[in-house]
Amino acid sequence: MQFDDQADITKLHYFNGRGRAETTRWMLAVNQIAFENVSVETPEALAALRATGKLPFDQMPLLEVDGLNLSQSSAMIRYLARRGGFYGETDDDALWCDMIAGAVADFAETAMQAAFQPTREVAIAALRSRIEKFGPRFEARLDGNGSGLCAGTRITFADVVLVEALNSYLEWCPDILASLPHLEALHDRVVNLPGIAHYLCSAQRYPKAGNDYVIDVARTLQRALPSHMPDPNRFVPDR
Ligand SMILES: N[C@@H](CCC(=O)N[C@@H](CS)C(=O)NCC(=O)O)C(=O)O
Repeated sequence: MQFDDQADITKLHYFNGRGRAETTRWMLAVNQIAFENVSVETPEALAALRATGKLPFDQMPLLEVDGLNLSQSSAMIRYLARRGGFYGETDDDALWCDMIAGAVADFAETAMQAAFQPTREVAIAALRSRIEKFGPRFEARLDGNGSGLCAGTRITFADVVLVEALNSYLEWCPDILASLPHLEALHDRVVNLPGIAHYLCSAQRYPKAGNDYVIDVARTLQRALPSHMPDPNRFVPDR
């Protein structure tokens, strides 16, 4: 797989894991933009990044692309959608993309929080409850649109972020798409797009988050760990 030649490598600064940077990685992948994960794993590294002035809200992820410093994952995925022609062909398509991406953000949050839950059973119960709520709605939209896609007749960023979320759900609950055939077909279609398929088996794809990731985040942000973990305040600075 050949990616575009780029004089300046695109850089995505984030913790050593998927988290809120993952939708951007999928959008870089679908655009076939080569990028580097810049792992921010210590409070000192985060302080140094903040000191550059590139984080307008002091938050990660930060995407350096096309000479720009992008903050907010929702802005990153839309920038990359416009750049690659993944925002639909009409205003109506774009509206559907935004509505679905908004619902996906709510849906995906449960998968993002799964590693922070006290037990695997608690995490899975939360994921199953969310798929029960959102799954049939996403399914109905794909069916009603006629093309099996979120909007119009071409792949959009809504399809990409929806499948990114589903992919995380499937890692916890492999059976969830059994009664959702349009979602299953969309999932298969998106993970087999050339840029995405390449990304998913590349070294840049982080594994499913586990305790190591939860600890990395708390250490880097100097925050408390989830209360079920040993010594939850171990990274909270003395005041
Ligand atoms: N809506 C933002 C959320 C960013 C966010 O909460 N980032 C966290 C890490 S996942 C952070 O940098 N927290 C430190 C802070 O808020 O100061 C996005 O999606 O980019």
